[in-house]
Amino acid sequence: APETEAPTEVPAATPEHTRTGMSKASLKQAYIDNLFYIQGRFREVATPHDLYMAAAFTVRDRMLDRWVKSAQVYKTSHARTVCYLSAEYLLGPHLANNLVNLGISEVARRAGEELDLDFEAILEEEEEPGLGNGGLGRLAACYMDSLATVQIPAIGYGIRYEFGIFDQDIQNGWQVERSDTWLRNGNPWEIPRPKISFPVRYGGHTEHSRDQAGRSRVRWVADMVVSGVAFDTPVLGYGVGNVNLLRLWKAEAPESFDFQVFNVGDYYGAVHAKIEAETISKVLYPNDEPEAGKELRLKQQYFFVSCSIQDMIRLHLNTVGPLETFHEKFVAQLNDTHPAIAVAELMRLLMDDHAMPWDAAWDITRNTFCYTNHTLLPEALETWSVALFERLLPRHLEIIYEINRRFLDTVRVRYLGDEARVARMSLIDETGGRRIRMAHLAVVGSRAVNGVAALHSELIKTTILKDFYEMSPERFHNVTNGVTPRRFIVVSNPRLAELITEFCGHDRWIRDLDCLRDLEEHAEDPALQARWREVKTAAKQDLALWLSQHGGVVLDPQTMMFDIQAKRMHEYKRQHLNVLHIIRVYQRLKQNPNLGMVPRAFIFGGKAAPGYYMAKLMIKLINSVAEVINNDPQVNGFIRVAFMADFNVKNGQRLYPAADLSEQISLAGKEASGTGNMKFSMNGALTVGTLDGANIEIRDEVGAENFFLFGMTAEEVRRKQAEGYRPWDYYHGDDELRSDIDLVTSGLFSHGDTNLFRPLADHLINQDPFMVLADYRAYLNCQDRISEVYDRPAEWDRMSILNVARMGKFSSDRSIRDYAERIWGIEPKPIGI
Ligand code: GPU
Repeated sequence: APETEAPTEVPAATPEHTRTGMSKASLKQAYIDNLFYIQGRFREVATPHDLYMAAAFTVRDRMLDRWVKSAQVYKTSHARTVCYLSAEYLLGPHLANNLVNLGISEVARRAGEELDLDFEAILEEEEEPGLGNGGLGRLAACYMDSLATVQIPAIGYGIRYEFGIFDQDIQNGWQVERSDTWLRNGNPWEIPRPKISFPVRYGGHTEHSRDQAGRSRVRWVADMVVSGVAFDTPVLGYGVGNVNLLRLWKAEAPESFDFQVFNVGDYYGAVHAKIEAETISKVLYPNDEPEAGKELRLKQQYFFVSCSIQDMIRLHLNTVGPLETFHEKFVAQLNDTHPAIAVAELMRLLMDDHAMPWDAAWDITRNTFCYTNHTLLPEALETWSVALFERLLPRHLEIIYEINRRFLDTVRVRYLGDEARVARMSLIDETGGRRIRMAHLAVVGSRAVNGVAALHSELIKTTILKDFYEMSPERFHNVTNGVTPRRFIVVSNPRLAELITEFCGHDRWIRDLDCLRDLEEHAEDPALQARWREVKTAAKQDLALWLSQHGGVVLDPQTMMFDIQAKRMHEYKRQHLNVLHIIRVYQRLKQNPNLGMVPRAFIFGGKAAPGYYMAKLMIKLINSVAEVINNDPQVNGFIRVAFMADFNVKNGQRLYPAADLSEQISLAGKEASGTGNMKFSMNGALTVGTLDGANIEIRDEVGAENFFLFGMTAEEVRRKQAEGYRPWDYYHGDDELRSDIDLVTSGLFSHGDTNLFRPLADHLINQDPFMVLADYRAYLNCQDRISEVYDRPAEWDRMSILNVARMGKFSSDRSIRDYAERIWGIEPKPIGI
């Protein structure tokens, strides 16, 4: 562990040590040293990558002494620790963020200038670790930042995928995936820990026997074993001495890999087994909601969970002692059901390896885990076939059966004769092929269950987890998501950060986002409004320049409203509703070229799961509409459409500051929370949105008059679905809607091909599972209102300022404090600088 292997003494700091000194002089000296001694280069021959690496090591050095100190304090004080178990961490670039959290952005910039370095180019050089798909993975990354900042001892456990989320190219309007080789040039932020490694087994069978005392014992004889090796990344809090640990596991063939035992004389077979082992942490599955359900994915989940639980047990035995108090030392948060197998794994380790009886093991397990649900989409709820489990994890299947048997007994006693309820609550879905319901395993094995926004947490109780809520309502909670203002304001929008600091008169808001309220009194101040507008326009200029250099679309930041929808491509997020609005505006302009409208740039970004046909077709549609509009001189002074390829954290940081309008238009009841909505709003965008997920709470905070609301409520959606929704009636009942959809299939956007977009249009007219047509008219009306308000700059600016001023609630620091106080029962362990 870092706490035992790291040096215990940091050399005295006078004169300033090259590896810890924060002055400009020592940063310069350190940089030159690192370039020389780590990269083996002098300035004249250094590549841009060498220059980046030297900067990264200079910053990392300055984190390490805080890291070691944190580990020492956490260890000696036996601090209660949260372990965040997540299959995804969508971290984004480290360098700029770590500079901010260390508090040396400015001095580093000046040091760079004196060394004649191009600071921005060095930041650009970093390859971001894209170890996640979207919101769920990014949330884990924001939470790691906030855990350190609010000084909660924490370990983030996950997988060190060799290939993260694919890079997206757009070719001929279509998404093309390229593999993400982020480790190609090395990763300066991680420290390999080859000695922290655990065996993870798969397959085989179990043998049941009795020990001398007559207790039943189980031996799992596996037929495959891999090794999980730890790679540690320090996560520094903002302006504090606390540095937490992100520990990601890489799969390798075991060192003692025994050719004799596993493959008698079969050399090629043995090499193949090695390759198979390394495959486990090779690549992130690029699907979010729903899962792919592939065998390798289950192997990945068990792989990182097993390593993590073994590591926690090792740490506990090393520091505290007997495993009876495991749940007092650790709380483990399950980030959705991807790590839910942890419930069975902890039971297995306590019983089979540590000889604990069932009841004692269950008591510890139930008091260790907490589960966060992130979706209501029924098709996204994870299940695994019993047959696959039996083949891969035979011992865990036995344990799950026993958990289920005992659990269903309590259900039967509680609800006499209600066998339908028993079947609904079972961990095994017996309808069709038998499948294990991971959400049920997570709920039964956890002390607390939470949703990620108020509406979502309520809907959980009446839909997917209704029976569980009825049985134990006290275990259900809400923790509304949040995002880190360090990355999403300070790092990505430094001009806005500076302006906020000036008008608040302090920079306390960076650690206490409620302080943004100090801006409220200036919302109508023409001085602030003028500066506010300058900052927004400058960000729009940056984005416009970048887009013109990457993809070639030219947008006018001075005259155009920047209307942005950036998120994964999904039918439930309704990018096609946005497209229908664009087509409507286009048709209006064609009918009346003198229409005095507010010019708009419609900007999109987002990846589609490679196997999600309809999402890929939406990307093609956006790009096809863009091609026609951007090349039509009759309209392209008023509207333009841009699709930013490869939306990831880095590119997101270019978008959020530049948005005037944030599109949050999912069908009510489908988006668990959303977090992009918070990032946009924090950067002064106004939201056009439905009453879905955290939109509701954003609107409550900023005030209904500062939010553009449209569309059905979740309750109205439910009723309409129950009555029998007929999209066909809307299509025929609204001439403009019909003409917009018909234009999609007319061939105008597809060089005469009337079939290309037919599947999309037909699906809308006939099924429309996400009720695009039902919300179309309300959306258009709302968009018209938005244009009117945008035409009154003082009013718009006031609304924008108030949005930022009232975003305090959506700091992930608040979310983490909620978890710590209401769910985990963990106190901060402050470490000074
Ligand atoms: N989310 Br489940 C993902 O990004 N991927 C998933 O597999 C699942 C959920 C998202 C939700 O869609 C989004 O509404 C939420 O804000 C985010 O998780 C974090 O909670």
